[in-house]
Amino acid sequence: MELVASSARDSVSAALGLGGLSPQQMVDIYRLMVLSRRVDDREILLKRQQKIFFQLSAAGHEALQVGAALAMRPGYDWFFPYYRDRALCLALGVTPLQMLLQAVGAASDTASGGRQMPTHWSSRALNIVSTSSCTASQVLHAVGCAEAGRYFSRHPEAAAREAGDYRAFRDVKFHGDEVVLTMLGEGSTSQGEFWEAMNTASNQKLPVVFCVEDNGYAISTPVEVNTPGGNISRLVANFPNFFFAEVDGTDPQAVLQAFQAAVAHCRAGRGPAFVHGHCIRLYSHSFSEDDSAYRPKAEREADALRDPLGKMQMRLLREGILTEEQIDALEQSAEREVSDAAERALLAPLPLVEGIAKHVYSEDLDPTSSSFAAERKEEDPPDAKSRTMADLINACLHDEMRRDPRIVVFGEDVADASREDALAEVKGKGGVFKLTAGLQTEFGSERVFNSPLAEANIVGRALGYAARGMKPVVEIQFFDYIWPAYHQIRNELSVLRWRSNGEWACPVVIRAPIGGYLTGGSIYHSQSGESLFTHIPGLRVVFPSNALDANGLLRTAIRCDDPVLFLEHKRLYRETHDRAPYPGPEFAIPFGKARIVRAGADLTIVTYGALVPRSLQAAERARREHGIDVEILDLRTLNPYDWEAIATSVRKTSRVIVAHEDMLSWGYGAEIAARIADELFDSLDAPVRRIGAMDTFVAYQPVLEDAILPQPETILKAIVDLKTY
Ligand SMILES: Cc1ncc(C[n+]2csc(CCOP(=O)(O)OP(=O)(O)O)c2C)c(N)n1
Ligand SMILES: [Mg+2]
Repeated sequence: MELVASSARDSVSAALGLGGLSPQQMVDIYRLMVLSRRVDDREILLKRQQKIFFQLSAAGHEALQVGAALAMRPGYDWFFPYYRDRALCLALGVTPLQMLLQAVGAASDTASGGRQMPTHWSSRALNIVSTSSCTASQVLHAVGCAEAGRYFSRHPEAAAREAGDYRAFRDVKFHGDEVVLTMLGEGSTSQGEFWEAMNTASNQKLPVVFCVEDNGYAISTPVEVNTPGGNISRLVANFPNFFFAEVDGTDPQAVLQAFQAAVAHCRAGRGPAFVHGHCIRLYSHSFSEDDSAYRPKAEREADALRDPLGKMQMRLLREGILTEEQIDALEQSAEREVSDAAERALLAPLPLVEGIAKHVYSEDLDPTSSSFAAERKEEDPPDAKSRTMADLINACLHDEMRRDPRIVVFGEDVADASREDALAEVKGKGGVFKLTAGLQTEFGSERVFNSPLAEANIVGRALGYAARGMKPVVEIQFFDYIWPAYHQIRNELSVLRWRSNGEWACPVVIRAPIGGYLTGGSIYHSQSGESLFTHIPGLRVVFPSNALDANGLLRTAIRCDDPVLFLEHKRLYRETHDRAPYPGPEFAIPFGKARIVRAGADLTIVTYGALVPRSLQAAERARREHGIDVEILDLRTLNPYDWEAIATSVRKTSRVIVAHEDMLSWGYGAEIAARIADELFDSLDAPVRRIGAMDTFVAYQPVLEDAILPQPETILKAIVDLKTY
């Protein structure tokens, strides 16, 4: 298959320069289109026989996809396709056998090992980055991927493999003129992520080809509902720096010509390209639905007349390139290839149940390991001055950026000044909380820069960067505004490694200021919500309570090989009680190791974040006023969390409170309390208590805020109640 594809590609490129396709090239293209249709039809048969479990076809899109693929260089250029791109992937070099192995969910499915539906592509060798089912999330990854390619071409030294952190496992490939292709349906252009990607590709003149496969429907929704005026080309026409083409997507020659011009524009560094191909959806959206429920018969029949296979076949006959017998022979040979592949796929061993948890996290680098327990080195200059959490986070970012040229920092307002000239005169912004202050000044605007005001843009691009081997350390300005990025975090960032069976990874760090107790922070600057992230497999969640921990945990977050959500409590940024001297550039704390903040014999409080100092206040009063000796455990990381430390403490004290700032119901404490009740029942002398905020939002008026969020008095009362239970 690869031979056919590459020979078609090379010969086609040569011939188009001469003004047309040679007969052999047309035959090669036709064969790829037929092969794609045959795999679709075989899968439909297998689905009817209940031997596979899902089916999505490229029928009607083949000419557009083959034309696109033949203008690209697989394994050199980069690809972010969508679920309908069978013919594209065949033409790039994915084999029918690989496709059918995924359809049956075989262990040897090279794209996902039986984890993803069919047509969810992935191939490291071909630079096809694993795709999800989410419409349009992939286009932001394509943008980040192009940015990373440009970065490595300008800083080749950053590509070096380094031992001691994630770089040992993240190989880098780049050429300097590679192009990134991303494909999506016309319905998917309604997603904000599409516009966010167009924004950055345009602004930064990135070598990304966006191809919209416009089949006129998004499941049952016709194009004019998704696209005002019914034509996406008209809507995007004013984006600067783009090459635009709108083509008949059922004509492979027209498509190829448009793509060659688009790719040339990108390769030359002139900017991105947008190719809008009008095609047809010949079958229903998927095998699981029936389009006769919403499309009139006449319309479906008219579409069938535009079947790109039929048109190409007519052309081959009309121009005397193939006889009917030769077409029959070609189709039979494609059919045989697909039948053989199906037979083999049906016999392929299934994945082992024992392997389910593999690749949820990095198999290579364990952030809980003692290799991350690096103390302050002797030769570091002693620095007695106590620094705030904000200072020590900023110091860690400076240290790590000096050490690792693959780190880039971006987010809203994180730069000192986007207009660099201003820095001659002004101090610079460096983040709304100043946590990134001075980074742009020291490391330059290529490594530290402002994003557009769009959270999905930040996380989606970061994924693309990281898939290429870089280490984005991005900032979400306020946790309260992380929600536009939640889709990217939940459905993309955290699952990329698992869904590709370890083939791809994106160890991004997301820093996010969180929490209340601000006196006036109100609903949109006081939120907690960490349990919504600890509930995501594949994502590490860190929540330090003091300056030293923040420094050491951020270093581990940056050096490790997993995506990390690093939660920074705003109220703790500049407190006096949690300060520490600068611990040097190698100080690190492993994940999953709780800290005993205060040892005690009578009762344990398991807590983290802003409830650490509040629990401490309550514990001191409990000792003074009631003679109760409380032990406090600061979890420091919420996923993973230190179960051993919890169990040891509860076995000692037999009484436990789980305390957090977030709302009580469905909060992080529910899981910890349930596990204690389950596994430590015999050690308990009293029920497990939980403390959390009221089940409401945080109000602006301080009287209300104080009543909503847990206070030291709340904790003290629970301590006394539980001790006397
Ligand atoms: C974010 C998201 N929302 C909804 C869906 C369900 N869904 C799957 S495909 C689809 C329609 C996509 O239409 P279009 O972009 O035109 O692509 P086509 O299927 O027509 O090729 C929808 C709504 C999804 N997969 N992802
Ligand atoms: Mg569509």
